Amino acid sequence: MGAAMIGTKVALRMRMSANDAHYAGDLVDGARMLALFGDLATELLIRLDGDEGLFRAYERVEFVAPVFAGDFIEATAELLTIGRTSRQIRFEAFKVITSARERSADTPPSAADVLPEPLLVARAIGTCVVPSALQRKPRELYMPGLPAGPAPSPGAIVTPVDSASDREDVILTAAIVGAELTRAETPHLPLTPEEVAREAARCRDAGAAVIHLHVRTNAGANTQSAERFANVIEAIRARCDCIIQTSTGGAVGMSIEERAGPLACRPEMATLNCGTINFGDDVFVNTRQDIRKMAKAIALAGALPELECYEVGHVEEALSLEREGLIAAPLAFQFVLGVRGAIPAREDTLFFLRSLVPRGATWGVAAMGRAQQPLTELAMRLGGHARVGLEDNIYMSRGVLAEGSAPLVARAAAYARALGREPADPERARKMLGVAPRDAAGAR
Ligand code: KMH
Ligand code: ZN
Repeated sequence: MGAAMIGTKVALRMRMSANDAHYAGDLVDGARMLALFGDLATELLIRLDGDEGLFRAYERVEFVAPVFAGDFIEATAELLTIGRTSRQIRFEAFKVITSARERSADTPPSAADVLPEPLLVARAIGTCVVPSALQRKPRELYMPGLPAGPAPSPGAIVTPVDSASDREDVILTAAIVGAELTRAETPHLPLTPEEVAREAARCRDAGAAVIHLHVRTNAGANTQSAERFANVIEAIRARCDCIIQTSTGGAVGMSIEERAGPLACRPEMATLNCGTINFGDDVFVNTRQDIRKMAKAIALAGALPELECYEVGHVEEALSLEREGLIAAPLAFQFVLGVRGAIPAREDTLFFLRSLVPRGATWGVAAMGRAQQPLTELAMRLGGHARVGLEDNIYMSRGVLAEGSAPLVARAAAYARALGREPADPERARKMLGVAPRDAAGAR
């Protein structure tokens, strides 16, 4: 639950007084900025843990511009990461008002100016610690009125979302089956067409617009058989109207021809894996020739390709497919973060990947394991979309299995709403993605 607070910002504004001026010329010493940062860190820790915590270390401190008595300083702290007991925080202090008394001999000593732009005066990254025994749970105890879901804390500023996509609906994808998961790991993995369809419908009710679909035999073996996909798709269609996105990734070791099997069902969407990666201890092979073959097969099936990018270079590969005319704008990117052997699920990697997305494209995050909640929530704060579900993560919280993918979708939907973004229904998602609507029978 705490991870939902990553990206939370708190702020304070303070006038520097004559008491703060330590050096000649009314200069305020840098330690004063650090005292502000300390207070901000304390507020963040109280909001997160219900405890003031301890400041352990600064990794970086920079004093960028001088501060004088009479200046108004606005300082912010943003929660970057949460460890078991450690919390990493980014601090910034800006001067927003400054004394004007030095301006000329006849300027009155009480004259002051609002700066046209806030001026950065200091910044730092610091780490605080709250010992496990002092972390108070549940948060409602010390954050009264906070909804049970991961809403931003009252009074806290949440990282601003991109203005272009501000308030745009969130497309939630549910990855409900996967290829790597077994019943031994979770009894909630659906296998039969009926089980998969029931789970798809639950996810739709919880806020999902897209079902990312792998299929299995009743015994749990992976298959890309068009017949099995057709059976499962028919069962899903009988229960809900989600966009069905068939996997063309299948399972590691399958040939590219085998992986293309579900395209015979003419799905509305299909994944297009944009490069080879180490996939845990296996290799998930997507040669440049394979990618092009699959892109053509997806186009022939009339499906919208979702561009699965597991590494930075995969984004460029997708863009070259567009240049070659194999896929067309608007592109739909999915950043798959945290596969062992590929790009890690971290705030900075997501920021970088997002910077590569061309204007007009959509993007989302599918993050593995424990990173699923914090990284999909960050994606939603940044204006992106999110994929959750058992394929990528089987836990609701440490040691607590999710009872299917629907609870994970419901949690993501609650978070989206708390940000002021509605989970798109399938029809809205079709419009946003540019997926051609299907008729009642599922044909297109
Ligand atoms: N099972 C992975 C090897 C996709 O669905 O397109 C590939 C995968 C990607 O799941
Ligand atoms: Zn998949």
